[in-house]
Amino acid sequence: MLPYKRVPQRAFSRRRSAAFPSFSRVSAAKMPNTIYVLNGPNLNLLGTREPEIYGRSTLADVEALCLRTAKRHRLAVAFHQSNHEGELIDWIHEARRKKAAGLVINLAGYTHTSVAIADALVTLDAPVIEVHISNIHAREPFRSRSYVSRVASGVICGLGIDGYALAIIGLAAMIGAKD
Ligand code: DHK
Repeated sequence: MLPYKRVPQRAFSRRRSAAFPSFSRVSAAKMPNTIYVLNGPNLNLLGTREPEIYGRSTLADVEALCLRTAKRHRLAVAFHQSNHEGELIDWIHEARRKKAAGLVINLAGYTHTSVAIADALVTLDAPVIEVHISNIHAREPFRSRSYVSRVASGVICGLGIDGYALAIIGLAAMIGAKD
């Protein structure tokens, strides 16, 4: 088992605790064996959108892959996709409230722009793995900047949709899930 080490949160967490002192009083149902898999804008078009970059697999294929992989580690999956920043933030808050075991996130275009989603990710006590289907570092320069990477425990890119399965395997190892 890999030791799970939370990445240092630097200024993010200091600001967070000052701004939201009452967050720890929120009571929530436990969901310790569930991994959230969140997908950002345009990923609903997987399979038909720029297949030369993102491949021919659909989002339903990604979901099936995640469910199969998680099941092998006796983990459940909450799988979501949205084209809206606020909805993605709400699911991150839900993952926090329900004490999710971990979170896999492909924020798509919001990777490169969203401070608000990065702020939400910092509120999680569980490990976060960032996934990209394409190799964002071999594309346009603006794709190399990720607001997610600095708050993620790990980053996988350029391995197609297999990156999601690898992220779940990595999370399972971090949290000591059975296989
Ligand atoms: C998906 C997107 O939609 C892009 O905006 C990102 C990412 C890359 C991917 O490779 O999965 O830049």
